[in-house]
Amino acid sequence: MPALTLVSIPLCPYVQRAAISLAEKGVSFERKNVDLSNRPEWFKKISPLGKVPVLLDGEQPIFESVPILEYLEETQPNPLHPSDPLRRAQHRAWIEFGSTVLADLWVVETSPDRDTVEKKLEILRGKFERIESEAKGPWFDGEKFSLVDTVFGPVFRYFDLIDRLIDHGIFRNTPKVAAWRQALKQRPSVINAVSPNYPVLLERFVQNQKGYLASLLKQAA
Ligand SMILES: N[C@@H](CCC(=O)N[C@@H](CS)C(=O)NCC(=O)O)C(=O)O
Repeated sequence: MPALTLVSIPLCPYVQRAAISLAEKGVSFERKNVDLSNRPEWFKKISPLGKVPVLLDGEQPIFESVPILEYLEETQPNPLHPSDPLRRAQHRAWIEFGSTVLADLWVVETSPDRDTVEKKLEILRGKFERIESEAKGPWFDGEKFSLVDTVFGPVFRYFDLIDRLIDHGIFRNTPKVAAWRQALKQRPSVINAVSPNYPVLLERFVQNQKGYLASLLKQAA
């Protein structure tokens, strides 16, 4: 039985980071889904913020995705962080940048207000233009897949849905980012971080938010 358990929900991009890292490291783990609308007592005990992911190493919990990634770096084989301290610190900063992108995407998925969504898409355009000058290809930092890639695999997945509904053109002037997105889409660890019915689940989630994106889904149906 694997010693590591990743407490999850099916759609969470922060859970996916950890799942991608574990797969890249070749470490077997168990995935245990939890119902966040009705958190069981055992989950409340191990998750002080009530959030997933939580990684259980045996019975010891670690909450928050970034400490989980760092713990896996320190305890498991096949490092994904660079060995150079300066570069490693820079990767940590880009991971934080990726988290702000996820926060912007959350607004895009859920806001009822068209104007708010369009403003967020403009902010996202600026962020991807900024990262265009950093991304080396095929992965963020060149030939070696890194933790920054584990963060952006789940980020780009949202655009598979958004692209169908809005002609945002965010990647039109960012060829390196566009190629990076395609490379991540084909990486087995990224593909397998979610179940095959992820697109259906995401669409259902967006519909349930009853936001602007949900109204576009309805029109497209
Ligand atoms: N900063 C956290 C964010 C995790 C997070 O927001 N998880 C969401 C699911 S994707 C969650 O559990 N939300 C429940 C809630 O906010 O009540 C991390 O990096 O792990």
